[in-house]
Order: sequence, then structure tokens, then C-alpha cells
Amino acid sequence: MANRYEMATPEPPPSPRSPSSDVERAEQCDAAGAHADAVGHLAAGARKHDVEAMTRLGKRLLVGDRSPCLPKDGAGLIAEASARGGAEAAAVLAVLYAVGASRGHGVQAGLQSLIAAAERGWPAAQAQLNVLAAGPSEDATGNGPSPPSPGNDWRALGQAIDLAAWQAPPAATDLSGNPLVRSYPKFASPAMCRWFIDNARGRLSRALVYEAISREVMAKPTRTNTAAVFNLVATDFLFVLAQLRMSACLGVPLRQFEAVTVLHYDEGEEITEHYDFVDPNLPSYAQEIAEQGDRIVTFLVYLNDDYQGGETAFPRLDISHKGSRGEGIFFVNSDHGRADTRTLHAGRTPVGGEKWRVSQFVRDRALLKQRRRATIGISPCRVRGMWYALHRYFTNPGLLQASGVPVVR
Ligand SMILES: O=C(O)CCC(=O)C(=O)O
Repeated sequence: MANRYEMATPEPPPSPRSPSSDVERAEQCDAAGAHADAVGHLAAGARKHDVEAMTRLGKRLLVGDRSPCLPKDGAGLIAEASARGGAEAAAVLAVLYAVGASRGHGVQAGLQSLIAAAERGWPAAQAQLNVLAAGPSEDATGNGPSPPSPGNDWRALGQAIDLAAWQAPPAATDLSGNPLVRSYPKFASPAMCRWFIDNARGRLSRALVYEAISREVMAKPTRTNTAAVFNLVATDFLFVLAQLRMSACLGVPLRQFEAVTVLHYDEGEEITEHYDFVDPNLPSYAQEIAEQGDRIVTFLVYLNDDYQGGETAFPRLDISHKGSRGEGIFFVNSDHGRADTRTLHAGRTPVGGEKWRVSQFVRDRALLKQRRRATIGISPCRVRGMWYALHRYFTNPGLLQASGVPVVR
């Protein structure tokens, strides 16, 4: 068992079985850029009940990764691969359950699936259980509760996790009453912060900006940091639990959440003053509001604090906030359809270290909508009531409008 104040050390994965010829052929096709053929080989493997092929294809279909985007088929494959003993599939299913993708299953079912993944030897599931077992209030001084079970008894460890505590809003203090800027000094445990950083580090790419006048997404000198966006397949149970904790703080359902994003700033990188709301007065945004709603809230979680500077600055509110590790804040961007220009804000550059944040945008309506079932007939879909439009929930690119775009009101 890992020291509880260090990142959990997972067990080595079970000795890998050599991939089936279908999976191998799929890999060769992908390497040659023939992704449709790769999907065909995975589908052939899935028809033979090859768990690895089912899992790989299920993940691709869930988000349309070099494949058609058929979340319901993807979810069905994942559920079946998990039922057949797949370790990774059980970890993916934990996420699907936790986000409410399947009627009759929720976060508790998600935890059970994560435990199954850990028992089957999936390292990321084991590491998440260790983080969860330490509890949401584990603090930097080491006063948190002990993991409830010694050794690697993943079921005992998992069953003792207090999911209600993880989802309850922690104590809050307001930085501003109007517009509301609320701080939760103990939103995330240090272990959870480390988990976010470790998972984001290898996935960073330049953070982009949506330029509403030219209707282009581009890199701009106003936003020089990097970002990692976690779609439905990239995310994991712990990320979803953090979102559920935000959801409890806000009283807004998870269905209204965009993809969670981790922001990273090296020294010299920043995002200059901007708004997060979707401005109805800008050309292409009216359509976006009609389709996906406005961004009413931004929730930030400060993942580290070992640097100088790096504040979240609200110049019109006279707030310059250097959050401490594990702190969460949210601010209300738009109130009943009225964009609040007082929420103009910036992410200042860090000095003497790198800076990490979780950034979560929340909409005023559900991004998760039930659609008719679609199928490409690969697998019987055993998950009833799966939401078809799952991908919209987790694939929004988390763009910000360009700094300096005037808000006409
Ligand atoms: O990094 C920060 O402090 C601010 C991030 C930000 O401006 C945003 O996510 O909209």
C-alpha cells in the first residue's frame, strides 16, 4: 500500500495477453492511416467477443475517435466487455454510470465498477481508489483519515469510501456577493490535485481562442498557456466525482457541464482579460446559445500554489485571487440571460514555477439530451436507457472568446 500522502502506487498490470489478430490488424491499419479499416477489424474482433477489441472499439465509438460517433453502440460494447471481465472496460463503465449515462445506475454503481476494474488489475482504477479512500478532507498537514483497509483488498477499500462526503459541498466563503464569486478553501484533496496534474501533463496542447468576428478558432497572443480537455473517454471516475462536487456546490445538474479542462501555465504564459459567457450580441454566438445555451458559471480549482503571482484577477471587482492548493472558486458569468461584464477576468502569469488549474464551464441548459438509438449493429446493446448524445457533454473544446471583443449591451 502506498504511503497515503504520496500518489498511490498502483500494482503492476496483469501480465499482458498478446492481442488478437483482429486487434493487431486494426493497429496496422491505424498506423497506415486507414482508420475505417481499423474499425472494421475491431468490429470483427468484437463479433467474436474479443474483450480487447470490444473495449477499443467501444471507446472510439463513444467519442467518434477515428470512427463514426455512435455513443450508444460504444457504451453497449463497453458494458459487454466489462461483463466479460475486461478491466479497462470496467473503468470506462464506471465513468458512464457516474455521469448518469444509464438509467438506474449512478455514482454508486460507478464505484462498484471501478472496484471491479481495480480487482481485475487496472492500475488507474487502483490509484483512484487510493485517492478516494484518503477522503476529500485530507489536507497538506496530513490530518486526513487513514485509508480504511491495509493491503490491496480493493473491494474492502472501495466499499469503505464515503461517496456522500465526496459529493457534499465543503465550507464556503464569498469573495464577492454581486456578482457572486464564492470560494471553497478545501474543495479538493492534495492527492486529487496531484491526480489531475499527472493526468493532464502528457495531454497538453496550446489553448485556443474563438474569434467571434472572423468565426475562427486560433492561437492568439492573448492566451498563451496550454490546456488538456478530458472527453468522455479521457476522463475518469475521479474527474467526474470532482464535477459532482461542483454540481452540489452550484445546485446545477451535471448534465449542464462542459468537458472538464486542466489549464497549465509556464512562466510567461497567461490569459489576458476576457469573459467566459457566450455573448448573444456577437455574430455566431447567437446560434450557439440557441443550440447549447449560455455559460452561466465558471468553476476553477487551484491544483498547486508553489509559485509567485499567477492570480485570477477580476479588475472590475478589485479582486486578485491567488488560490491555495485544493481551493475551488466559482463565479456567475451571466444572470438570467444578462451577461455580467463585471466578471471580466484574467489568468496572470506565474513567476518562479508552473501553475495548474481545473477550469469547468457550466451551461444554462442540459448538454446531455436523449436521442433516438442509433446502431451500426456491432453488438447487442445491453445497456438500456443509455443517452445517445453523451459525446456533446464531454467534447466541447472549452474555448474562450478572444480578449478585447467588445460586448455590445
Ligand atoms: O488561470 C486562471 O487563473 C484563470 C482561468 C480563466 O480565466 C478561465 O478559465 O476562464
